[in-house]
Amino acid sequence: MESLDYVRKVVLENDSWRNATLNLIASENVMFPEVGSEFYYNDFMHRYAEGKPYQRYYNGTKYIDDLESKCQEHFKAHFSCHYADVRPISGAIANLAVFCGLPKMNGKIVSNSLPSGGHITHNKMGTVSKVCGKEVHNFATDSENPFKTDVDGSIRIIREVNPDFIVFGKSMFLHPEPVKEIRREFPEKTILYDAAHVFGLIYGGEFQMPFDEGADLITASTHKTFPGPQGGIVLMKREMQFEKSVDSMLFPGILSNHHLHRIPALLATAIAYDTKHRDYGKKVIEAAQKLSEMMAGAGYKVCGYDGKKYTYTHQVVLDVTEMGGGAPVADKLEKNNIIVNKNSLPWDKSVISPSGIRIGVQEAVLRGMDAGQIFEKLNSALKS
Ligand code: DSN
Repeated sequence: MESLDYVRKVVLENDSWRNATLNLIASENVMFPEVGSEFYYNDFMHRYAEGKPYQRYYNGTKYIDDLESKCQEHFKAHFSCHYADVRPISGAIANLAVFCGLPKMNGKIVSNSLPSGGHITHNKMGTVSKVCGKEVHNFATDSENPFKTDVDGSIRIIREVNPDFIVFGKSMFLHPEPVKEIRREFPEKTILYDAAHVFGLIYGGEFQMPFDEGADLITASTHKTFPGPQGGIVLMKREMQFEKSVDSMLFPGILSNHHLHRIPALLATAIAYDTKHRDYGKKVIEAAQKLSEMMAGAGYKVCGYDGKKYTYTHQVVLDVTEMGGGAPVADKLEKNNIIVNKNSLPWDKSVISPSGIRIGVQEAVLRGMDAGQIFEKLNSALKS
């Protein structure tokens, strides 16, 4: 039987190890220092508040009612949109509610494929198909730069498939999505933009603005480039006929407890971003772009170059085939206290032996590092 001391020791060891490592996982972050423990570890973590603020199925919710409603209003005002729900406990849960809540017509959707960087929830083996029963079709990719979407090819696919809705957004995310171009061609289609990876860049006004370009809904996680507590969010641009079905899919459809202690930390992160950290998104993108150039200059195979840049986000993707492949390179980096993930590249035949690694600079930047410092550490570990 394990003791409390054992649990304590593991937690402390992990804390001290992860604090000493350079974390370059693109889907993670730590919270702004002034938000962390003060706004996250609180009594709300022991409570329930089913339902909407001021219309709960529990008593004892007067403080969370106020906070949650202000948090929703904050995001609505920030994105000039009609609807914000901060109850999803992850981006995947936000996607599930939207995928199952949107109108059902012919039961098909179009999204990014896994090899081109699409997320698992948008694909055949994930929620959109397994739980919501949609037949998944994928956008066409650019033949010269398969990290990018081929707009004309995708227009043809959308015309042929006539999907219930279109899903933008990726996990391996280097370039803006062609939201404008697809909206121009399909004025009536419902467009969902999954901003999980780039939510902090969009929040900071440094990446494409999906609502301005024609998206109807945004889903996101609140803990990647947006350095908040782990959780999700759903935003809708304007009043829509499917609002009620998405809303009731969230609760009572999926959620009971929505992990209340996230909410003050989420609002505090947004306030800290708006006040002390306005340039965070800009710094993140600049660091990723500089790092990609330094890596290419040092002879590494950096993916995604479009004639101008390798990346427009927080991510840098390397093809490490000649160094043994993604898994051994990621393991070697971990031995050198640098954490990245192995990643399939669009041309890989199997996900079992991916030939790439995916790097995200958002946490390193938040902790005060610049591109040069990240490059020095990565380069020396890769050369070791
Ligand atoms: N699939 C995870 C990633 O991009 O790392 C996030 O859900």
